[in-house]
Amino acid sequence: MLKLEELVSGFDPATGTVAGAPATERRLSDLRGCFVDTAAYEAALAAGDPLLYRVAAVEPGRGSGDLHYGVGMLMPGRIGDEYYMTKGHFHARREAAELYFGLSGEGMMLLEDEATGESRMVPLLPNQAVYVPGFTAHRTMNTGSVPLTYIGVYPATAGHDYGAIAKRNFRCVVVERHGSPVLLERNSLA
Ligand code: S6P
Ligand code: ZN
Repeated sequence: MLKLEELVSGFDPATGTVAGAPATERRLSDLRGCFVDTAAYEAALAAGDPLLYRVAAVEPGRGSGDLHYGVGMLMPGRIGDEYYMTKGHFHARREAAELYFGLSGEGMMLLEDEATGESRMVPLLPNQAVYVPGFTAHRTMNTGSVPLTYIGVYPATAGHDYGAIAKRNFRCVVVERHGSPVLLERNSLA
């Protein structure tokens, strides 16, 4: 049996931290190449290198049936018309699905099917769950004005593949138009 502290973890969604769990921080400089408006990106970077998000990973076991989860805190803000976002990834084991639960704030998830490129923008809100199927790249955006906090639960064996997205980015972007998030083809903005 796991120890009590492995069975029960106290998380602080306000900061995206979990007692005893390693947290990863991503700053604006870590998201080079993610945003469409490169001039706005360079200008924002020149003014500082703000924290965009923090995610704490809780990994109690590594067996094939085990689960891991991440507690995420994504700051509000925009680069040009694009909302602050996570890097986004596929799971290394492509068939691994994930369940996201919104805790606070307002966000969207961008989902992209690997085989067809079909893209969806789905809301990530408190008291709602978002099912991310396998074979689907996923990225989170904060579309509100306060920090977005959420939990993502995934198989321990899922792994993370950032390479494919770093190379070609998502096919679509989520941008603010007249105060609301809309999904557009990246090519339509070029
Ligand atoms: C892990 C899960 C989340 C993300 C987090 C940060 O499978 O999807 O915990 O790690 O939202 O995003 P990213 O793309 O930088 O890992
Ligand atoms: Zn994931």
